[in-house]
Amino acid sequence: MNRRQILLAAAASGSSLYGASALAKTQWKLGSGYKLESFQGKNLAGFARDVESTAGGELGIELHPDNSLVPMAGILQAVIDGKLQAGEVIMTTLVKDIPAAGADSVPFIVRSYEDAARLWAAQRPVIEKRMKERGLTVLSAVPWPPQCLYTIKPITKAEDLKGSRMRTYNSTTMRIAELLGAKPVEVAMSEVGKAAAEGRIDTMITSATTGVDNKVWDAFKYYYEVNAWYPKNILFVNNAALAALSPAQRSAVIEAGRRAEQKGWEQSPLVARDTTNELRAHGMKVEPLPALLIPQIRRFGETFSKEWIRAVGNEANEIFIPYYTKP
Ligand code: PCA
Repeated sequence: MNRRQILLAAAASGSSLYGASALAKTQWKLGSGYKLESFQGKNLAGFARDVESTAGGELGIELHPDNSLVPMAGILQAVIDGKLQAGEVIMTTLVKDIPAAGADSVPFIVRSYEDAARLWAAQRPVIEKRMKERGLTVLSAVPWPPQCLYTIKPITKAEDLKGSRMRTYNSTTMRIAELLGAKPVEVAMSEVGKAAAEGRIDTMITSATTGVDNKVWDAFKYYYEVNAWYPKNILFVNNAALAALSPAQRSAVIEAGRRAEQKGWEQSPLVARDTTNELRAHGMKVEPLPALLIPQIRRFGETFSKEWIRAVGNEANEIFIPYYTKP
C-alpha cells in the first residue's frame, strides 16, 4: 500500500474519526460543540473523512468534538485567531457577534424542511458577508430535526408551562422560556439525560434525536410535535488557513463542505422520523400540538418575531422579506 492507499483505507474504515492520518502533511484542527455520535457529529465526521480522501492525503482534519478543545461559546473566536482552523457550532451561538445568525431560532415561522431551506437561502448571504468580515468562510449549514416540546405531565394550553423548569440551550431558548413564564435552566446537550434523571428540568424544547441520545423517556412522558424551529449547525473555516492550501486541497475542503450540507439536509428528516418512532417505542406519548395551544403559539411567534426584527434591524428585513416573498 502506498501512502494514499493507506489514507483511503483509513478513511473508508472510519478509523481516522478522531484524527486524521498522521501521514497527512497539513493538519487542521476542527472544534465542535457536539458529540460525534450525535446526528450533527456523524455528518461532521463524514466531512472530515471526505476531505482526507479527496485531498489526496495531504490534508488531515483532526476532530475535537463535544467542546473538548474549545467550549462552543469560544469556537468562533478560536477560528478567527487561527487556534482552530475550522469550527462547527449551532448558529445561535454566534448571535452576540452576528445577530442575523438568530433567524433560524425565531420560533413558529419555519414549519417544515422546505421552509427551513428557504430561510437558509435568504439568511446565507448575510451570514457569509459577516463571516467574511471576520476572515472566515462558511462551508455548510445543516438543520437539526425540528424542535418539539417534552413534558413530564400532559398539557393543553400555554399556561400549563408556567412555572415549569424549562431546559434551555442558548439565549433564544431562554427568551422563549421567559415568554412562556417558565424558569430557564441552562443545560448543555450532553448533560440533558442527567438533568432529566435528577429531576432538575420538567419541560424542554429540542429535537427527537437529542431526546433519544439522552434516553430521556424515564423522565419525560409526553412529546408534542410543535416543530417550533429548525436550528442549524454551521461549519466554517479560517481564510488564512484556506489560502495556505494548494488549489486542489482548497477545492477538496469546499466541495466536501457542499456535500456535507447536502447529505445533512437529506438525513435530517429521516433522523427526525426514526427518532420520533424511537421515543414512541420507549413509551412516550407522541402527540400533535393541543388545539388550544395553536392560537397562543401563533401569537407568541408574532411577539418573538417583532422583538427580533426590532433588535436586529435592517438585516432582519434582508432575511425575512425574501423569505416571505420568494416561493
Ligand atoms: N439539539 C441540540 C440543539 C438543537 C437540538 O436539536 C440541543 O438540544 O442542545
